[in-house]
Amino acid sequence: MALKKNILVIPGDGIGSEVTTWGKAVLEQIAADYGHEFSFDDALMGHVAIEATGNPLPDITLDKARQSDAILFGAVGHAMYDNDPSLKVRPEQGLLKIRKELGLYANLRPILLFDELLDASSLKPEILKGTDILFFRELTGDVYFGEKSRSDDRNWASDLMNYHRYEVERIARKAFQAAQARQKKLCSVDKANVLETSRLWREVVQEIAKEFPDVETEHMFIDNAAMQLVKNPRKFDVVLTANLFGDILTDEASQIAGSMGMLASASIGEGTGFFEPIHGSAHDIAGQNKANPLASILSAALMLEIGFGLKEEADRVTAAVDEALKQGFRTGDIANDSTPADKILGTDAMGQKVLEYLKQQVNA
Ligand code: GGG
Repeated sequence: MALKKNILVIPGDGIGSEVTTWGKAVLEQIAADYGHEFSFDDALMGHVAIEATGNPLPDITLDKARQSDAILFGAVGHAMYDNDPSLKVRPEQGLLKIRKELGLYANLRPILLFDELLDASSLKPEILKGTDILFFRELTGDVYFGEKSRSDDRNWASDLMNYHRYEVERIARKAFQAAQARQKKLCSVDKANVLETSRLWREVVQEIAKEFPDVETEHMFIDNAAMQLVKNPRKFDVVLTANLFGDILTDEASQIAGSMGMLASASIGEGTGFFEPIHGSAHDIAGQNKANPLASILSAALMLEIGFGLKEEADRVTAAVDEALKQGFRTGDIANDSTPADKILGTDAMGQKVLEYLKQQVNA
């Protein structure tokens, strides 16, 4: 059935606009091929929004976000803020606020390993082969949103880590449901030997687990999980964890997929679904046509599947990415010493390749 959807594109900062161009292009191609009507609008967030309005998340962006059916986001951040911690208005505040305002409490991060990229990782191929993990990172609680304070003499600082039972319950249910549809294994990651918030987390996950007796549940401390992830990543199916632990673990897990430039994510919950690469704004390569557009393209695939229920269309996008990799094409981040120079592509050429393979599927 043909669908009519309004999609808001928020490119954000740095390489954001370079990569969302290609996420949007594949959505347009899919719409043309399947007769869907996707209309696009755009809005500012992050450093670019601070420059234009003084606010990292202008009201107009939030209004448009609420009114759209899905959001394709790039990245936020700028080196000037990283080097000056005293700045009070920061690009990342826009991202945290939009997640909170839209009630996007569950961040799904699939660690999808393309066979062609087994040698792009710093880990051994025999350790990696067959890895398929789906992370559920809690997104609107934890130390990210707890009260922040600093003493008058600036020598003491505090970020409050807190969770309410209901915040754990709702993401745990989503993660267990996903595990039921996969390998029926869920690993909940916490630090319950030290943190009270983690003891609540574990208690609630144990309760919710009783609703899903067909899912094998394991609890693991974050330090052990960080180690197991590189030692034996195949042991994981669904990983459920809190905001801070999830942020760090999924960056680590990106090395399984070869590069952060390969990993997409979907943030879901109460409001409009939000689809973005896990990578940041990468200012060091912005404007140079060097960024890997595949994470944005795969974010568009997640929008099709999770946001709109269009699994066939999503699989076609993933297959087109796979084909580009099978043909040997690489952006700099996933190339290695044996990649022929003529196969190393810039952002636009890689985006074009994926588009070309998408079109070929229709004509095949
Ligand atoms: N596309 C991801 C992105 O822009 N990351 C930058 C960032 O500040 N992330 C913080 C977070 O994801 O919590």
